[in-house]
Amino acid sequence: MAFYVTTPIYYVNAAPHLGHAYSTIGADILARHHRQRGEEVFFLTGTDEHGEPVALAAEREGVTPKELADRNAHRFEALMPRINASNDFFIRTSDPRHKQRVQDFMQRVYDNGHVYKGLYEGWYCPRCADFKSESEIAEGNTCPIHRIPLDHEQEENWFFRLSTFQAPLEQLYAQQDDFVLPRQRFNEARSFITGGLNDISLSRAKISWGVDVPWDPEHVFYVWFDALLNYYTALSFGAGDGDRTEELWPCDLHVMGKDILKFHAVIWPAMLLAAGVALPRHLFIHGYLLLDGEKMSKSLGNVLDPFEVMDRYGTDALRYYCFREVSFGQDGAVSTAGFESRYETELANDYGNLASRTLAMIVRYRDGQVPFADADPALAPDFDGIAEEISELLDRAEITQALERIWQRVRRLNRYVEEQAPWQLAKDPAQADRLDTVLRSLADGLRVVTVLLHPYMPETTERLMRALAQEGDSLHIAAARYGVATVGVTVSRLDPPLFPKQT
Ligand code: ME8
Repeated sequence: MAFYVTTPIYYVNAAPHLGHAYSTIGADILARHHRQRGEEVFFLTGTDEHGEPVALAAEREGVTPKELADRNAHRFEALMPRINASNDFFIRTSDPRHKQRVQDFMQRVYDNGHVYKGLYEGWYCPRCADFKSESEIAEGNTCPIHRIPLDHEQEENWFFRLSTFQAPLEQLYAQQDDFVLPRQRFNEARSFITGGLNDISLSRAKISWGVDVPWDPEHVFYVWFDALLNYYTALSFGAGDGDRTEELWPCDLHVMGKDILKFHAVIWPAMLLAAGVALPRHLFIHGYLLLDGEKMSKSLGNVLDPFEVMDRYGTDALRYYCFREVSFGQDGAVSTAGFESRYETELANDYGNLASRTLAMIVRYRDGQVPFADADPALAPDFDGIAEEISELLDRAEITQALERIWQRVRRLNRYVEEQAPWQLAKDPAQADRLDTVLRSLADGLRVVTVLLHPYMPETTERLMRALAQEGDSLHIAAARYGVATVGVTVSRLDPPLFPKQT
C-alpha cells in the first residue's frame, strides 16, 4: 500500500517563514507515521514559481523572475532538511518537465470542450493571483488577505467552464463527507459550491512569466492551473524511475492552509474531472499561525524566522511546539514566550526528565540492564490499544489530538515514577523484585511513547531509542505495544539531556 501526501507549493516571491514550515512539518509527521506502518510513502513539496506574485516581486527587486525564483527556491529547498522534512521530491514549477505536462493536461481539458474565449471583467488581487467574487472583496475594493487595493481588470482570456461542474461537485460532496477535513472546512467548501459557480479565467495575456497556452501562445496559463497540476505532474518525473502516475495517483492527502481552500476544494477537482482524471482522496485544511493577533504573513511583515528558533532550541522543539500549541485545523497564536514555556515544562520536564531519570535509575540500580521482570499490569490499561488509537487519529490528520493522547501517557509515566518511588524501593533489599518490575515497566512505557513520538521529533526519539538499546524494526508502529520488549538490554545514560535547560 502506498500513501501519497503533499504540501502546497510555496511562492518564491519571498523567503520562507514559520507558516511554510508549519504545513510542511504537518505533512511530514503524517508521512513519517505512514512509513512507520510499513507503507510506501511519497511525500511531495516544492515551489510555485510563475505568475503575477513572483513577476511583481521580481520587478520590485529589479531582477528577472527567473533570478528571483532561483534565489528563493533554493531557500525553500534548504528549509526542508533543516526542519527535517522527509520529502521524497521537491518540485519547481519552472522545471521544463512540469511545464510540458501542464500543457498536455490542459490540452486534454481543451479537447474535451471545457474551454472558450471570453472577456473577463472584475476585481483581481495580484498577490493572491486571484479574481475575487463579490463576497471576497473587502471595504474600498481591497483584498481581505493582503489588504492591498484590488486591480480592476478587463481582458480577453480563455475561460474554464467551471459552472458545468457544479452538479458533479455537489454530488462529490454529497457522497464523500470526508473529502475535505476538518468538518468546518468541508461545510465552507460545499456552501461555496452550492452558492453557484461561475466560469473562471484560465489564461492571462498581459503576463509572460508562465506556461504557454499550447493552442494560443500569446497567453500563459493563469498561475493556479499550472500550480495545482504540480501534484499530478511530479509523479511522471519526480517519483523515482520512470513515470509512476499510474501507481501513485490519486493522491491520498493534500495538506494546506485555509487561504487556498477554494482552489483545492473547488477548482482542482473540477480540473481533474474535465481531464477525466481521478480525484484526490482527501484535503486537510489547517488554520493560520497568528503572531501579535494577526495572520503571520510576508505581506504584513509579522513573521517568525524558523531558522532562528531552530538555531537556539533545535528542530524537534520547533516541530513539537507548532503542533502542541496550535490545534491542527484551527487558527492559533504562537509566541516566543509560549515556546519557551512549553520547552521547559513539557519537553525538558515531562519528557526529557522522564527519559533521563528512567535511564539513570536503571544504570544506578541495575548496572544499566533492564531487569528480566514482567511489565506491571497497573500500566496496561493506559497503554492497551495505543498504536491503533494514534493511527486512527492520524488517519484523519488529527495531529494535535494524537500528540495530546501520547502526552497523557508521558504524564502517566511520570506519575508512576512518583507513586512507585523507585529510590525508596532501592533502599530495601526485600523490594528488589518490585524494583525490577518498576524499572522494566518504565523502560517499556518510555519506549512505547518514544515510538509514537517519532514522527513528531525524529532526531530526539532516535537518540533515545539508541540509549534504550533498541535497534532494527524498533520504530515500527507494531512495536508501540506495552510489555513486549526491552528486557535484558543494556541502556545508557543521556548526556547531555534530550532538552537541555536554556540559559
Ligand atoms: O498560496 N499560518 O503559496 P504561499 C499557517 N503558491 N500556514 C501558513 C501561514 C500562516 N500564517 N502562512 C503561510 C500559495 N502558510 C500558492 C500555493 S498550491 C498548488 C499553490 C502556508 O507561498 C499555508 O500552507 O502563499 C498556506 O496555504 C501556504 O503557506 C501559502 O503559501
